[in-house]
Amino acid sequence: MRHFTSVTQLGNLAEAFAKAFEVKRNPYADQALGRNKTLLMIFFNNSLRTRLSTQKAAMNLGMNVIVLDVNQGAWKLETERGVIMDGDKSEHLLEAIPVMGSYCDIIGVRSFARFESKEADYNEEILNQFIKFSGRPVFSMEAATRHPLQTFADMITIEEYKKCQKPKVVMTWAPHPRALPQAVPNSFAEGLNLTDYEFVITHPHGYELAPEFVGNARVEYDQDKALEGADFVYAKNWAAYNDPNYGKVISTDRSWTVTTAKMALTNNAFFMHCLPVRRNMIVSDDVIESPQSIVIPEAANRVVSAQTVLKEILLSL
Ligand code: AN0
Ligand code: CP
Repeated sequence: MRHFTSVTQLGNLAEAFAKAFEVKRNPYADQALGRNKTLLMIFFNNSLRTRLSTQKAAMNLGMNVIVLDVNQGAWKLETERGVIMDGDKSEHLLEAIPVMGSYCDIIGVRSFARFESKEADYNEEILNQFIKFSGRPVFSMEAATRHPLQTFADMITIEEYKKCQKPKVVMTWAPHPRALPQAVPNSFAEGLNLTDYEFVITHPHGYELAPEFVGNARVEYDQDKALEGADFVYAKNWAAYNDPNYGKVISTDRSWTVTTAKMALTNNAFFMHCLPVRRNMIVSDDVIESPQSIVIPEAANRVVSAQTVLKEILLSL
């Protein structure tokens, strides 16, 4: 594996899970692999889990880690070519990227959708410039359209908790006051489409995701109906994808909040969320605190997904 930007690059899924469970069982087995190798993590957006879990994964592999928060302490970066740089941006990404590449062996990038242009977001303009100009393997720590390390951790978690071969997994939209990217739901749908689980997506009208991510999922507009018999409930908010509402909040309908009454419709489902989560918008206190909530082990598996992917990249250097 050179670059990692989508769960579709994991290859054979059973083998990827086996590698992940081996990493989880024996996290320090590959301490020598990362010796004298440097990971550079670049954040254009905030992070708690990705920052800490990816750093821990790299440390488990014996790597050195450098973290840069672009918006705190670095020069303001211009990202468009052809701009006369007479404003507040002191440096262009086209110089910054190869310079950053010269200081490390592997680069992780977090760069969310900006919601200024659907085309720019869905062409992954920032992530792809890192791939093109850094000269290094690049992996996504959530880019504009996908969050593959999250999805891989989610899938590992479902593998661990599922009680039948083909569980019913329901991804439900839930309300949120601010516009959030589609990266997490896109990526989760992309991952679930690689499995033979029953996969249902439920959301209000107007919140349809891009068809290439929905794939073979069943889309059900009635949340209660979707939740019937679910083994896993995966809650997430996202902003509208379809024009003319791209990047907009078109509903904050709190009847979509995942409550105990909603969970009662399921097959005693496990509750999942990638975090950070807004309580009593996305999910009620009692659901997220219930024994069926697996958000903490899900977050803990972020070390496992990151370490499994970093190991593959190190092996390919
Ligand atoms: C981000 C999102 O929804 O994509 C990150 C989630 C991992 N969430 C927020 O910005 C609150
Ligand atoms: N789930 C996740 O990626 O969290 P952070 O935004 O805190 O990294």
